[in-house]
Amino acid sequence: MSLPKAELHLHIEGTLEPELAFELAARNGVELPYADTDALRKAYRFEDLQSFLNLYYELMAVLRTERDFEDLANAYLARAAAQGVRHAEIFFDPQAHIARGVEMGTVVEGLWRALARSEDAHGVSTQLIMCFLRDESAQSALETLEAAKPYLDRIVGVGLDSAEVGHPPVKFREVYEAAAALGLRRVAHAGEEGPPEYIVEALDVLGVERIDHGLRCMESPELVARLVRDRVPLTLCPLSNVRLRTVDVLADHPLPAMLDAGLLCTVNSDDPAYFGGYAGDNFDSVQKTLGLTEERLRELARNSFLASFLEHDEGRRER
Ligand code: ES4
Ligand code: ZN
Repeated sequence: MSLPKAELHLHIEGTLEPELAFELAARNGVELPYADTDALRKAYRFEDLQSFLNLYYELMAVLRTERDFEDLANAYLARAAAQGVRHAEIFFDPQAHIARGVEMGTVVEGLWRALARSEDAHGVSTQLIMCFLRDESAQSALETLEAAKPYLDRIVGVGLDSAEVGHPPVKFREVYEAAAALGLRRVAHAGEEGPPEYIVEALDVLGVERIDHGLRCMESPELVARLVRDRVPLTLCPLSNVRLRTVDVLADHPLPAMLDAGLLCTVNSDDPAYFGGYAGDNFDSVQKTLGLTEERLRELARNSFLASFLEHDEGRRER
């Protein structure tokens, strides 16, 4: 699917394909506990979010140098461009790297080497969103924001990801207040595995502009009405939901009902190397399996620019 679109929910570490993982492992002398790429791919059977996160964090061991992060981002941008992505707002998880002795500067500068030439090389404009790991402490998030201060000209906003249940948004009130004071945009994962109350809290306590996933809003008609009224964008990831068993099968995905309800939905890839497809593949899958009309698909593509952090004029030009 090459409909021009913006990708708003994409973890750069989740774009690490098995082939690149082995290449980087060899380059860095890191031993992976898998014989080859086939053996690794066979491990991509997930029960839930946590079982995926375990592998996601394990494979990051191969990312060590600026060049590794540059190669990772370049590979993603080339694939995204081939699927019609014109703008990408890219999450990264600095705490997962700092914990392994890889500094914030290595991560940001490495990614930046690829992002700085992305418009010329791939025709994709980019922005970086730094995520806090919600299963780490609030103090650790504050320290991460502090460590990012020399790089804030390269970071458009902050997000919240990793294991959701038991780690409500309110835990990160202080760091989101600090981020807002620094002029950073705010988003958060909420309502992926966690309850609708986490979505409400992300809006009311963290002041987020978009909800990442937000699927479980459908359990609360009152919340749906609020999200519709306030035009709060939801960054849905249909193939991710199937692989992480948030929905049983793609045919059961609530996307059509969400669009019918008037929610501002976007379709994104989350961790495409792990979940079976990039942005265009997600569009293709929902078109085929959910029978979305051409008009609905165009609405989704238009929403992706509307919900982006691009200046509005730019968004309009993209449409
Ligand atoms: C993630 Cl699918 C998903 N959910 C929460 N945190 C994440 N980090 C990377 N992928
Ligand atoms: Zn995500």
